Amino acid sequence: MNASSEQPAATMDAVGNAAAIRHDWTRAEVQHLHDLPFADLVFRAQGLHRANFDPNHVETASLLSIKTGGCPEDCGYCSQSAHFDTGVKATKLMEQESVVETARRARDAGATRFCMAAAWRSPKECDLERVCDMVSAVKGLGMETCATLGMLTPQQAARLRAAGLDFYNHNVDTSPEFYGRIVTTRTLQDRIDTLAHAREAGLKVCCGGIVGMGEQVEDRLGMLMLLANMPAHPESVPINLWNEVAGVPVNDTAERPDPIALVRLIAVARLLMPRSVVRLSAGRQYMTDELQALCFLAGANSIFIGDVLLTTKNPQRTRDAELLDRLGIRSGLARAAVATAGPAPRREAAVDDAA
Ligand code: SAM
Ligand code: DTB
Ligand code: SF4
Repeated sequence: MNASSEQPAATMDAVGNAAAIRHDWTRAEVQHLHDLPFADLVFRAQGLHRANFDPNHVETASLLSIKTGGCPEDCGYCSQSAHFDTGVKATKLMEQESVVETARRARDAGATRFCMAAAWRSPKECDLERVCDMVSAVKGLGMETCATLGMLTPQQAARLRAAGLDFYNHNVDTSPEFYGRIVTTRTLQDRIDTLAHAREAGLKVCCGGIVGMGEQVEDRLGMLMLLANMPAHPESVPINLWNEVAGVPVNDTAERPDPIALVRLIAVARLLMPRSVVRLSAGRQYMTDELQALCFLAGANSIFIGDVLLTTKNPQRTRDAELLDRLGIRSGLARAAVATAGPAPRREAAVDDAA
């Protein structure tokens, strides 16, 4: 029943039902969960959430694009691909000093994890060396470290781990069936290989995808099944709502999911991967406070904070702080608000969307 070599683990939900950590979900089972009456679905997800996490805590991560634009990949949603005219200027790899200074400010503004992202197909050796130094320095600030640099060899993954990297982010993006409509320059198997290299090097995995690109509900569930049936569940599962970018092909197909459908998706992610941290990632600026509250109730327990993600906007820090406060949710944001009275640092998005 368990595809991995690990022993099947069980966890109890709020009403004492044992829920195994499974890697053999079938389409019919996943569809059945998704189609439960809304109250039943959210009750089950919240029960399992409480069995595994503090329901009144949300993790706060911060992102920095350490090398922007000019990417040789053709991901049809991305502002940074050199294949599309999006107005994003290509930059060189940032200097370590600026990266560390940005991480320090993010930490002081309430982020506990710092994710360094580069628009590469895969890192060159000389660049990897520099990123390893950045990772060690950010780790030295007392933050959890994450990087997303494209495809990695086993050796590159091991070097990053040795430098102090905690998490590697590499998304499957969508279902196996829809994948080919979005990306042609690297295969889903390429991504799965990189995830395996990260795991083998002892890195924790951050892996999720995007909704709202024109995929069907079945594709969204197929994506969650793909993640849940991996040999080990990703420790972090980012669920991104496509952040609008002018000039990319996804513009022609994009359709934002109905809010209730999004809550259902989060609940299914929680049920399939009970111990994974589920992050409401890009696209929160399109969500009302009430929708975000429902997503937290359904099992989401991480967000990106800061005015900018990589090239697009994120909700403002004050809005996030107020929302979490209204919900009685503890986070690094609340701690930072107590520690500092000054304004949070501001950065500008390279892409101005229609929000
Ligand atoms: N270049 C690296 C890679 O693709 O592995 C790392 C950076 S890439 C921006 C990380 C992930 O962000 C993508 O795999 C995708 O899931 C997500 N992403 C990129 N652009 C997005 C957008 N406009 N809206 C929502 N998510 C997006
Ligand atoms: C992830 O799943 N979402 C983040 C992180 N991993 C690297 C990236 C979101 C990018 C949103 C588009 C942009 O700002 O360019
Ligand atoms: Fe490049 Fe990553 Fe954007 Fe794809 S998602 S085009 S790999 S930066």
